[in-house]
Amino acid sequence: MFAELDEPPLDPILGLAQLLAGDTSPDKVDLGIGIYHDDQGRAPVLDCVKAAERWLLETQPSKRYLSSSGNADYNAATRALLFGDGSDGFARSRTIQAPGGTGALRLASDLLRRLSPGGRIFIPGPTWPNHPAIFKATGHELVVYPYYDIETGKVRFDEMMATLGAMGAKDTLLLHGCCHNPTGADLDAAQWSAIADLVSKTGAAVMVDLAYLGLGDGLSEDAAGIRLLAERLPEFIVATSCSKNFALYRERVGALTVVGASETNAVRAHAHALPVARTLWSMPPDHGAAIVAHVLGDAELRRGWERELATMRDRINTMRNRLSARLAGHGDRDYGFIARQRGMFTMLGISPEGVETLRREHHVHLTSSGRVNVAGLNEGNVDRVADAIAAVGNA
Ligand code: PLP
Ligand code: TYF
Repeated sequence: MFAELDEPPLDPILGLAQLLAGDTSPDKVDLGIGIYHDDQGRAPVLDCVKAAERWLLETQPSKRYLSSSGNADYNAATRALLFGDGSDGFARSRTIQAPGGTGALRLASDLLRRLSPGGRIFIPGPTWPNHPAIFKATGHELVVYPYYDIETGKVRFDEMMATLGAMGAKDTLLLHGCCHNPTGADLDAAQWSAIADLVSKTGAAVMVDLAYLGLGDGLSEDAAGIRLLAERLPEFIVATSCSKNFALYRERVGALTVVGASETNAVRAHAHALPVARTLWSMPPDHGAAIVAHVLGDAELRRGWERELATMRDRINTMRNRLSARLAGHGDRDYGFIARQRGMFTMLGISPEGVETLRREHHVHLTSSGRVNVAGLNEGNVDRVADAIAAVGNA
């Protein structure tokens, strides 16, 4: 069974770790995988997380099984973050804890396959490479809708809407809630509204992937899209992740939230998702979600988290401005889009060969798609990186 196997392809993002490890230059810069680094180039555990871990170590009475739904406090806190405590969206939603945003997406994909067999999933071009992989693994047919114009750095909204006009009632539209990966180009309020109108007409389902809440403009600002959907649509689903906004990457903290036309409908949808989760992982890992529940439930730790999150967000946006301004001094291309976009990523429009040159000659590591993790930039490397990008881009 194993003897005839070929070497499988590397993951386009995770595979970069080997190239990075093989680069012996002391000046190497990691702008590949989406991990936030501070100004010293470190990816530390947040202070609020450390405090909650100490609390958990001292007070956890048991490690007996919880349930397939996970930590109830974490689930309620997730809904409150998404829609606001006591809001209508909060009342008519229910959450299942999942192993990371990836687990939440896989659960959603399995659930959609059961509830809407034969439906297609419309995904943005480009999107996070794991999206098509997850949805294909569950047997979905995919349609890529135009999303990003690499020349202008803007959303190709008219073309997007034209393609989405072909959605039927069994189809599902995947949207990024904020901080689009890999482009950094997000939808504005008018565009979210036009999409809500369109899906109301077509009857298609909506699935929002919200993996970067709080890392764009702020916690409630980044939830504006899903809050608009909650006002306008009877139902939709949201996959969330605490990998980035709590820096809990390896702890695998995520959730799937279902919004129904009524609380009863949400409870019913949640009940149908539970047996699906049982076939996937039975119960989600506890540690990370227990930490998040404690941080969000403790007024002082929560304030601390919001401060640490704001520090990450502000540093990313400062680096966007710095990179954009430094590149403006080189050549004809308008790099203003880098400063206008949000989240960790931007696409430079560099060819795979250019990316290779950046890596070999400048020790700057990006994905071969030309995606830059802006959160890997800092005061010590941003000018050098900008100059290297300009040299390669203008070659
Ligand atoms: N969705 C998007 C767009 C992402 O970039 C990521 C990656 O971090 C995820 C979902 C899932 O992340 P995780 O499974 O690590 O929580
Ligand atoms: O896009 C990124 O870099 C992050 C991390 O299979 C990631 O979302 C990348 C690839 C992958 C899992 C996580």
